[in-house]
Amino acid sequence: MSDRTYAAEVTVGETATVAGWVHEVRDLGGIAFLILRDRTGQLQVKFEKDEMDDDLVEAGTGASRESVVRVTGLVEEEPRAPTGVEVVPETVEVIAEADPELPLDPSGKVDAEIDTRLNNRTLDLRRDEAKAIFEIRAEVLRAVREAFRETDCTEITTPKIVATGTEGGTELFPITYFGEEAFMNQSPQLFKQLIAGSGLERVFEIGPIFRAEEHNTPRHLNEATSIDFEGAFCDAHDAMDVAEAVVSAAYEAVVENCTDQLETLGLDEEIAVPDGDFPRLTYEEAIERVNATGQLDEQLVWGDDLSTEAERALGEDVGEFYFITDWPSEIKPFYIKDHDDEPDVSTGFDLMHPRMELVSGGQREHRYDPLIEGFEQQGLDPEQFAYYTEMFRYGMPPHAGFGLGGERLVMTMLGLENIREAVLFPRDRQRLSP
Ligand code: AMO
Repeated sequence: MSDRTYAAEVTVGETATVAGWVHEVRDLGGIAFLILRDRTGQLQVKFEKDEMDDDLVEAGTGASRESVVRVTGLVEEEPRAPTGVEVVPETVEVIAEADPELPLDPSGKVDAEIDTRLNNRTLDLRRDEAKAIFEIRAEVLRAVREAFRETDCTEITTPKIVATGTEGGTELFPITYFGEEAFMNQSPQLFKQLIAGSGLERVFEIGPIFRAEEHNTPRHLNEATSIDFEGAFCDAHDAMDVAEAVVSAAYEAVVENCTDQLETLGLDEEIAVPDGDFPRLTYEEAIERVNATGQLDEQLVWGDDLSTEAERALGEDVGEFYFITDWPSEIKPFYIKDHDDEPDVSTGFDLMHPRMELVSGGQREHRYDPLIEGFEQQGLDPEQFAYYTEMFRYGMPPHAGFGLGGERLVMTMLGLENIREAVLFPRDRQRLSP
């Protein structure tokens, strides 16, 4: 198939072989058009019935929508064609005929429910809008990788089959590992810390995390993509600087390199690159601001987590990306370090988009004894985590890091209503296949 030319790359006056899907056939009587679609766009193929061989006309105009065809013909200028050119076919080959009963309409003229779209993802991704989201997602991941490399990070991958959880015992998917109980990992947390304490010092990982939460919301997945950072000799503010740089780099790259995709999504004027200097509110300031909005039925007090309503009220009030720092120690995990002079206040932070939380992070407890105490305070048996805690006896530097939700980054950037739009094959409570 090496002689194939993309629809957007044909040259007037030359014979081209194009291959793709039958987007539409328009039969006007004496003349008919087949609109062929490939990853670069659409191309008109013209059939003048009186002047062409009947079999050729039949092959081109009789093909059902979404059939795969290969067409060879001369490319001519035609100002009335959607792209200003058309192909006058010499041969038409129907490579794979599509069932005329399509479960959804890839031309996008008929809307489909999200479930129908996800059940038929291959067809759904033939729509320009759905395809654009994943091209943008790929650009986000590329830009994120580059931004981490620019801050001297090494890319790592850590095990997804593990012996213990880190983010709270109720959210684990158990599996059987050679007869032993094991789990799908909720976060690379402990591994990335172990590596920050190794000779690699500054690391990042982009990989799946598994959360057995029984949530069924537009912003939760049971398998998500986590963009993780961990750096030795970093404190929480250093980690926040990295989070700011990574998120800003993703926006910058999409605005610069995805103009067509943004136009397809109607977002070319909408997306502003953040200035990379996000306000840092302490938790105390944040709850005061939420309470001052008057939008909550009950006032927040120290120790309360921020509900979805509280996040929304604060997001509207701040109106841009912002950090919430210095969370109460009691609502942050055991690995987050508390302030030395204020043990009730942690170094934990979240990065918020006005719509929702994107990042959690903090400085880590790197001292052996307080670490063990932290496990015990959270009702965890430190013995089970010996593979982790032992390494803190052999020279663990102060370190900090964060986890950034990849799908939430794409979802909020593109204003998607449902996080499932940002995953090819989402895993949620109802969805284990495809
Ligand atoms: P946390 O559990 O807050 O922190 O996760 C970090 C970020 O990952 C995203 N995220 C999710 N996205 C979709 N569906 C989910 N179920 C889901 N769960 C999490 C969010 C969230 O902000 N170990 C810490 C990170 C760290 O301290 O480095 C952690 O996992 O965007």
